[in-house]
Amino acid sequence: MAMESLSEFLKFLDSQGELHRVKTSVEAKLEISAIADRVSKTPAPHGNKEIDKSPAAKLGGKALLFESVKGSDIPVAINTFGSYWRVCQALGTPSLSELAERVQALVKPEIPTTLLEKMKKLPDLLKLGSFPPKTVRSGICQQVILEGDQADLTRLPLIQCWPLDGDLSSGQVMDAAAAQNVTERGTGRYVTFGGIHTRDLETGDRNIGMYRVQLFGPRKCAMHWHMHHDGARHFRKYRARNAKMPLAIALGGETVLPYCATAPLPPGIEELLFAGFLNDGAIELVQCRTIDLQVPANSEIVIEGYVDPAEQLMEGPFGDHTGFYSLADWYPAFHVTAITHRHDPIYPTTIVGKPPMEDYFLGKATERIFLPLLRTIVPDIIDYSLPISGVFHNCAFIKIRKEYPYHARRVMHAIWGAGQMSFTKFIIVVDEQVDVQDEQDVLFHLFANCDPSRDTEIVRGPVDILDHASPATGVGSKIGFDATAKWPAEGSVRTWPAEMSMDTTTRELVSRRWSEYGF
Ligand SMILES: Cc1cc2nc3c(=O)[nH]c(=O)nc-3n(C[C@H](O)[C@H](O)[C@H](O)COP(=O)(O)O)c2cc1C
Ligand SMILES: [Mn+2]
Repeated sequence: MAMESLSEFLKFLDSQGELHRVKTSVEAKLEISAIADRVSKTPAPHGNKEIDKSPAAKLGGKALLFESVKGSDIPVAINTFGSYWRVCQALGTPSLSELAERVQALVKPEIPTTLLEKMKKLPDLLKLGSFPPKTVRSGICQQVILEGDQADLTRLPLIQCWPLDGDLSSGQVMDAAAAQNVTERGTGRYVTFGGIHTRDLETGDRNIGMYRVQLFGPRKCAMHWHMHHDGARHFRKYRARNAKMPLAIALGGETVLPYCATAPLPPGIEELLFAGFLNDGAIELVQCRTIDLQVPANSEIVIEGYVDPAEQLMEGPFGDHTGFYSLADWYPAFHVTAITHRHDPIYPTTIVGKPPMEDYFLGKATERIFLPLLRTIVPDIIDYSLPISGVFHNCAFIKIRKEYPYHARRVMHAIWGAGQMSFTKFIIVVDEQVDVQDEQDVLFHLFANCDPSRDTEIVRGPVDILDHASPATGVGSKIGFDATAKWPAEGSVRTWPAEMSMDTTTRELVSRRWSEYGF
């Protein structure tokens, strides 16, 4: 079972030897980040049942709880989702593949043949629809209410992740002239693990996205949502009417929530519904105190406020999950109207940077859970992997069973049209016998099977906002490599050689006789 709150999750992790408490006093600026970075690159306590063949699959260290952070009374939790095992516990599943099977059952219900099978499937089929969020009158997240001047973000232990974060004089800026002239500079401190709650002005749809939030002052922040994400889409509607958009940042809550905030659900599919499905029970919501929004009742801390369409701030730079700084640029201002929290709250945060980091495991959860959903759009995909070196949007390995000439290219184009997968900069398509979870195996077939001028497909389109190599922000090119065995109809192709492997009889013979050889 997934758990109801962050505090409960930390207690559970502690009981399983998965939590390290740091009692000595630490700085919120850089020190926590440097420790978390180092820990996330060490082996994780529990093994995992995942199919990932990357050496990173075994890493992640322990979750960390910093009990004494300078400048704040609130402890900081980090790396709580930073291993396969911990992500699975948070999502209440023994393995991501088993969770993917539950999703598969939802999206493509196989026609049950017997009554017994029908009965067995029914509960799962009903679940996605049967756990919409539920409004409750009170919640732990409002045990303490700080409104107006009492609400002071500087008293929360917001961390600075990397040395140049928020430093406009570092040269890490989109437009040097604009950066020089800004009157209001942000700090290096960010909210990094919050669920950003907004509502669609027209449809009323609720959205939760995980977007970083830069601290500017006690009640002022900058909202870094990418233009392709739902928070930004909601905001554009408010801006068109020149209206202020209510927004709440919820920290903690049901353990499925942070993951759901990162999940690439299509616009209009509410994260809260998906969370109810993963949680096996409705997420309870309470009404905010100062804005017309609802937030998870079991949150540790909630920051309420509004985004002002009339005000932009120079947000960034920020050390990002690409391993590079994302450059400072204009983003909207968020004004805080209240901070509410439970008694003795814990502040959750994360850092991103060169993988593996905590977000690697969140991304891998998405890779597995969304395979059944991706298949509804591109049924040709047998399996896929987002390799660690591609930091998710940069690269995808795709496995197909080739059925006609240029099949691989059709799959590439389908992916370049599929939600957030459309940002994939490098796609490598391989045949069925290749293990897409094994980077070596994929690269071997890429290098061996491609004639670069014949087997590549280059297209132009929207790219990830964080891609720094593209000629303009969010606009660039993408390449697909057809690393499948080529067919005569696919251009100038000579007799394609068979890939070598030992015959089964001999392999079995050798296995049987292995000890006789004196090994
Ligand atoms: C740790 C972490 C930090 C993230 N930071 C941001 C961010 O600052 N801005 C952003 O637009 N997306 C960010 N993302 C990605 C979004 O959370 C993700 O794409 C999500 O699906 C967006 O949801 P939406 O489509 O409902 O907007 C982050 C993801 C993770 C795991
Ligand atoms: Mn969304």
